[in-house]
Amino acid sequence: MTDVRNGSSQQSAVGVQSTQVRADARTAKKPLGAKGPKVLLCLALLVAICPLCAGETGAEAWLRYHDLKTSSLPTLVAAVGNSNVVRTAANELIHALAGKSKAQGPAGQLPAKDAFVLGTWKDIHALFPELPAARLPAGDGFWLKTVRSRGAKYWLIIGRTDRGVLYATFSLLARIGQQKDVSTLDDVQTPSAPIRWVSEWDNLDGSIERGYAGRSIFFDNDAVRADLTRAGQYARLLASIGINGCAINNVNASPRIVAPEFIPQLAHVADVFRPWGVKLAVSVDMSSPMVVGGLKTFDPLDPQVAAWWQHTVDEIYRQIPDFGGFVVKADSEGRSGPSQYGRTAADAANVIARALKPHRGILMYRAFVYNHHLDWRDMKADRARAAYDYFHPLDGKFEDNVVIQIKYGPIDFQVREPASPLFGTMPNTSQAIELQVTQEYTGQQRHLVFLAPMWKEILDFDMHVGTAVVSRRSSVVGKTPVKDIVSGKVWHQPLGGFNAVVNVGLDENWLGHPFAMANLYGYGRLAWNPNLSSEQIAEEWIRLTFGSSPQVVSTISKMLLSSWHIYESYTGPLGLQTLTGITGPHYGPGIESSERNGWGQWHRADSQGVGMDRTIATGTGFIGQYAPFAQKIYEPLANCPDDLLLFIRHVPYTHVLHSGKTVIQQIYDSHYDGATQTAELVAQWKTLKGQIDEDRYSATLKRLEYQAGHAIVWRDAVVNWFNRISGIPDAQDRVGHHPDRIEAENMQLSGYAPIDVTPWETASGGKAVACTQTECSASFQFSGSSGTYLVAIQYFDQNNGVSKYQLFVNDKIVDSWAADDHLPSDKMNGHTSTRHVTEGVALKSGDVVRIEGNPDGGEPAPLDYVELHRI
Ligand code: GCW
Repeated sequence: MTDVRNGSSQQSAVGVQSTQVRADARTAKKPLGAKGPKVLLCLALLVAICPLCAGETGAEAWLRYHDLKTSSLPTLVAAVGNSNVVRTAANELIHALAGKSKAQGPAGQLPAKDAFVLGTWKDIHALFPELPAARLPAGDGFWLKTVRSRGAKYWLIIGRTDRGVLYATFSLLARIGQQKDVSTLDDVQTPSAPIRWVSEWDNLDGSIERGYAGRSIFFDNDAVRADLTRAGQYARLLASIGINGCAINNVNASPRIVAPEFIPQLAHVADVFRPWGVKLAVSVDMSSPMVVGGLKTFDPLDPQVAAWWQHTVDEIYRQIPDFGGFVVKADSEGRSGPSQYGRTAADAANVIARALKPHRGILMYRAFVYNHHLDWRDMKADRARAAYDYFHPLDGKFEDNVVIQIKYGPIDFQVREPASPLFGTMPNTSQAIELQVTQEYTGQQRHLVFLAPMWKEILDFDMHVGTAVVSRRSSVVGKTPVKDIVSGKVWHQPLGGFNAVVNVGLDENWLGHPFAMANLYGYGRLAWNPNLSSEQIAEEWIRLTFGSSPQVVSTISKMLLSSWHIYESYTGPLGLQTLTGITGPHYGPGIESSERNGWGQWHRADSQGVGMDRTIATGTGFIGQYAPFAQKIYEPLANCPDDLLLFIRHVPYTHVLHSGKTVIQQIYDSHYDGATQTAELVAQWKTLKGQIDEDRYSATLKRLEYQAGHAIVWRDAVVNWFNRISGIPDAQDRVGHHPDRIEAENMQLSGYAPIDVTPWETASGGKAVACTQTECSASFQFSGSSGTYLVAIQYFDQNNGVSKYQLFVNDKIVDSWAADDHLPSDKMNGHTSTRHVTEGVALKSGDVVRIEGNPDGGEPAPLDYVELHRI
């Protein structure tokens, strides 16, 4: 048989190969599987390995298949059985290893030559009866096994289900992609939990709630897109990390999603998911029986309502037989829900779950239920209590195809929260953890934040319910980390697992920031195996995404693994939560926005102290929702970890932390350190120039440079705010002192007028200047020592115009730029404050530095300050 790698052309290689396959079939002494399952033979042709590719969009994510070392691998791919998913797996292998392929089958038996052989256990076992059944993987698990048989070597790719075959294939390819030896394999893997889903918060009009990478890949113009190519590509990415379900629409669901005219459209999405083993799911609104069904009620206990759900679900399954199920957000943030009829979440969940049950569908009911009109003045009111207060009493009352989907922390995807206490208190209910890949509160994919380390802390947190709770099925002893609770292991639940909000968009690289895909990758890997370390996940992702050069791996690992702490340190240390504009886009600083309103994300900072008292002794009692042992970690001040202190206690600013610093000094230091470390991320990335393709190198650099500027905005806003409210100076005298800074309002202004910025802490000195004419200028005379300077110009880039700016030194133009970023506000504030840096500007004393601004639309070419740094 010709080795196609040496074939002179594709044409001749194919010809030789097909002849040889027939010859093999005739001459094999004892054909394998002659009476066995159908075997599909495929031919793999290798293509030239991609060099350091000139430019990459990131669209391929971790499935680039560059630099694969394949010389010792077989060139034949044999898919056993009739499954489409197995065929997808075979094609993926061919695509990865060869680039081009030609199907040769179906043939009657296995080739008598080295080959990859893919199939489910049933089919493979028929061909290789010597394989021990004891190794059979569970659930969607797989077995990768090399065997020698009748003079040939086979790389067996076995799943218990056809999905398992696909996961095995991707796992094998990931190993090859990471340049690991795959010449001998014997690896059984079983996913941690049956539910490994993602959710997309896409609206039917094509917009995405909390999406930061373009419009929906599923919907446009109140319909499913005609072209679902991207949706299919997304399913491939999901399958490659073991994800088996995707809920494609916003949990703030349009009832129309289950309208009769919409279901056939959903079927199109299911069609492109199916080859990848990804089940389609949708989010539904509780009021659908009224809004879509025309009933007078959506009371879950009304028989007509139950009949409507049954009829609707039956219709969905008639058109989409492998439909996954529903996600429900009810009685939350203004959504309709069972409370309108005095019914419980169990009543609501069960009426839908019963309709799904005959079809084996799952109902994910979100525990994100809280009152967003809490009384701020009530010191006992606490949003963090809500999930437990609503759901704990309902334990054991749900149908067994209901899964309670619990956000990792008790508030809302903040940069740091303790694990939700609800995880430890529903022994008779299946649970799933809800994570957020889309970085709503963690920099919206403009800031680099690798979230796997944060998720690991939650998943590894021991709820200490081992001996405290006895379920109706069994008692539990030993460790009870969140990961074992949600996987159903602790209380032997039939279901359970993971759901993450991802919100990919039409941007070519799916999530905007080239590094953001590390979070999707990390999510999938942790849902598959929550015992993996963040370090391992980071390394896998880097090798597959950027290559295996040691410098690339070590530099990017360092960047990824430090990034969460860095972000936390300048946006919400000590358990303050993300100090962002709560009532706005959840992006830049907005420290007071969380206070004096009903949303309950309070930090309660006043002139004396800061933090929410959630203790049992004096606070809201939230800590009492944990098991006694976990209470002991948090309740005594002497034990309470520094990084959650202000989530749990209200303390004076002078309170001394375990670290030995006062709270206020830690707030200051943490923000200065965070901004410095963010600048270091830029420097670290720059060491990789020439080792990463130019497109992804410069796209990443641009985001990191922006982040470094925005970290300064965050730093200054938070330290100034706490300095003003506490009245306590920074021991290092940094706060409010900017010797290199010239405020725009203090410059010589022509056409520009000073303006108060709201909130005040988001502009230097609380003020900026806005241009009231078609062209304005702000200038100052340089009085420092002569030299070359870096000129940083801080301005506001609103999303309601593209102002233009020019920088002059003594009437000579030095630089120009447009405020054309898409930051999430049409006002001057912490969301829009950004900087333009001009390097290498020669200045001598007496020079006049001038900035000219041309407003556009509603954006008045605003300026905050200029900073000069001698290089
Ligand atoms: O984090 C908040 C978001 C809302 C979201 C809600 C939820 C879809 O700000 O945009 O609504 O959580 O999780 O339901």
